[in-house]
Amino acid sequence: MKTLLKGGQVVSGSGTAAVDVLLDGETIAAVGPNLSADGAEVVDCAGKLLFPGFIDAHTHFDLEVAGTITADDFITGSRAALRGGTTTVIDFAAPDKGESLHAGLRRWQKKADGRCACDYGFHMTIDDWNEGISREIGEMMEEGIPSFKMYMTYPAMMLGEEDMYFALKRLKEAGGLTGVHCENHGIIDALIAEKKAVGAMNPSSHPRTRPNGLEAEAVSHLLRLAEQVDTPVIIVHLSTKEALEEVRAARNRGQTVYVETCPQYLLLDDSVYDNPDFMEAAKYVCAPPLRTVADQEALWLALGSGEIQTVSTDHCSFTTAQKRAGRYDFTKIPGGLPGVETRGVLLYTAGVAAGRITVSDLCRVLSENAAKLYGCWPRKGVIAPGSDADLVVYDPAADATITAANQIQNVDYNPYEGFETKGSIARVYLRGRLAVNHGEVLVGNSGQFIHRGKNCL
Ligand code: DUC
Ligand code: ZN
Repeated sequence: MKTLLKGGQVVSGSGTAAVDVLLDGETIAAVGPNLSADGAEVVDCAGKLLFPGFIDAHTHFDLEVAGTITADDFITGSRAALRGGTTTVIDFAAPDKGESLHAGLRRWQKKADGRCACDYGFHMTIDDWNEGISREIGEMMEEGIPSFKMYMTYPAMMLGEEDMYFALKRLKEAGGLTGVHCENHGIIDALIAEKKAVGAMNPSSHPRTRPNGLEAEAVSHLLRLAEQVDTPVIIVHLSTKEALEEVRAARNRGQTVYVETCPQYLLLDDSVYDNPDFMEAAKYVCAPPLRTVADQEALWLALGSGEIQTVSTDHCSFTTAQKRAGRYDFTKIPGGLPGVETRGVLLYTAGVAAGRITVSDLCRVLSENAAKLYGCWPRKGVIAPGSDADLVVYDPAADATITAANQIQNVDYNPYEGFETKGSIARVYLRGRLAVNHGEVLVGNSGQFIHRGKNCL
């Protein structure tokens, strides 16, 4: 089957070009001016922007958190992703402590295989360290899982100093890329104990027990560790201007540090936690918490300057009924926000249309850089001959409004309710097939596991 996308602006990380794109089967056959092809379906893309399919490298589908399971599994989450222009998700496989990486991987394969509408891969969580896991790192790389995650908080998943040091050394040797959740666990616990002691248990205590400085401290701590090991790392969901300063300091020392942030840290702020209506505040509980407007501005500047490489969602959705578990104790509110369906339109609107970043910046942070970092470039992340025919046709003139009522992610609220978007996603192609047409998802669970290689950013 051939499709010829005519008359659009093709966006890459280095510019835009008024060229046509020919899709043939699952791949892109040609990109150039005035293309024609016998028998191809011709789609008029005049006035539209053509992006490589977006990659969301930070989702949590079908994950157990705080005694409950995320509202979105791979079926609902991946459909929502596609609808939002995301043609590949990379989710976090999470073995239990004491379990082998292979056992964790098998569980995640069972959750995802044959149940995913878009293409997918896994990062592997390292929440324990022993000889067996050290051996398995190489095996994971061979399985097409070259990226790993470590936590500096959450007792069920965090690693101690020594284990983290040896894990980073082993990951460096294997050529894996390590993402780290940076928060200072000990002091967060101390601040929570202080809030408990005075009975301050509503959601307004959530951001106050996870202040900016503690993210910066953890980032600094990790980066000194990475310096000792002499290995690159990626800071996931970086949320504060102070943590950004620590990244700059490490880069000035000569270290390679990559940074991911998320739409919620760019568009939402911590004033929501002071809403006296419990649910209106609880909806926004996530870790790290939402920050200040000054933090948002620092993150936008860093996106524009290229200091932040990717924007993924940390999609970890819970319904309001699930959030209610923390009615009398904010620490029991399951943490996480839905976002996989709205990342593209939010970033286009608040970034490109607002003049903060260019369309090429957008292409890099939503697609190209993730493809390079996570080892699926140039199969993904670029509109070029030979690449998978994953494309987003964006209509900058089709303004819309985000509401829970018209979303398909499996959750009964939207953190951006009422947000007016500049433009919207007209079409999404997944490996050559029209997967979404004006919001209607047309494919079933046709996503494929993507075997990835090493970071080439
Ligand atoms: N933060 C969240 O809010 N939810 C899931 C995991 C995480 O790091
Ligand atoms: Zn996460």
